[in-house]
Amino acid sequence: MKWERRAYNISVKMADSVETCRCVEPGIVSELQGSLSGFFSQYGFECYPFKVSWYNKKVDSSYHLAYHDDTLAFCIVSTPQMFDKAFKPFIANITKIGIRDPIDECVASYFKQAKESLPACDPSHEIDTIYDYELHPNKKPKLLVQTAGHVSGSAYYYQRCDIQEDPWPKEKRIFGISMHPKYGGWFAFRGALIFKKLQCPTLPESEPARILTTDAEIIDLLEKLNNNWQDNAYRDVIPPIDRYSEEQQVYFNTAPKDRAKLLGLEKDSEGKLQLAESRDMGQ
Ligand code: B12
Repeated sequence: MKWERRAYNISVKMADSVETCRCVEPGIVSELQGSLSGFFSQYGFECYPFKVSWYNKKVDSSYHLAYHDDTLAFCIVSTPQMFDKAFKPFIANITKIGIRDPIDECVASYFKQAKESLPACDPSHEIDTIYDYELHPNKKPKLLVQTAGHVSGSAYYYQRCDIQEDPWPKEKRIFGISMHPKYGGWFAFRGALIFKKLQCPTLPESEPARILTTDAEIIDLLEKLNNNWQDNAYRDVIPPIDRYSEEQQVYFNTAPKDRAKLLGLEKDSEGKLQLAESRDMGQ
């Protein structure tokens, strides 16, 4: 990458300091996306760029990300292939993993490798990671991944406010759901990588594919999600090109506390997962 010619330094005033950031053209963001995708796609993940301001404009100020408006971030999603391409090899190759859920440990490991895989050509690769499950001390999620997914163009976030006339009582809470154009509801958001020293003021905003257009279609989706998400019917409202395998569904349908056993792992005295004596990875 010819960073020298297509990037310049700027000083950014933060809450209590002045930081030097690099300003880049959209072409550099595409190259960065290419590098990240080159790594992530082998393992069943996808990545989509967005600017912090796009996200902050949508959410309530209590959810704002505390970065400059033009800061570059990538929303990371896992596709149905992640289970075979990333999770199973990860579990097969470890002897001890941390105290988080095995999927979360796996995602953290691939995020770390993705960061390390980037060309070490620019000091602005100072990257903050926010995972989908991370909460602030006040218990609010650190990142509303569905909104991040929408503004990055990865998956349209269908919400009650998308419907002109809805059939539900005003006071009823109706959860929204994001649908991927290729995988319908058979995917998950894993978090975001935030390049805190990199800005792209002119990055063009990409719209997510809005496949459901009528009130009736969106009502059907939200009814399926809110009334019976366990049967997974909501995931198929947009016909997917791939779904979670039988094995993957069994894994995710197992209560988190019983999943380690399914993988042949057990907890040691510090609460860390390790290989059980009788481990059988042929499942
Ligand atoms: C807390 C939580 C729950 C809670 C509450 C659900 C909820 N949606 O609030 C409970 C435990 C019930 C739950 C259950 C489930 N969850 Co849940 N959950 C979350 C979690 C951690 C946070 C959601 C949250 O608190 N939102 C706060 C509210 C206020 O956000 P909001 O309603 O989106 O409001 C914002 C937007 O409207 C935005 N906004 C305003 N105007 C506009 C306009 C536009 C255009 C846009 C884009 C945004 C926007 O501003 C608002 C905030 O100010 C997310 C992960 C995450 N970090 O986001 C997963 C998540 C939503 N859950 C998920 C799933 C899959 C489930 C389950 C199906 C269980 C499962 N298999 O894991 C069930 C479904 C339950 C149901 N009936 O819907 C997925 C959904 C994936 C998808 N395709 O959308 C997520 C994203 C996790 C993930 N890693 O992928 N969940």
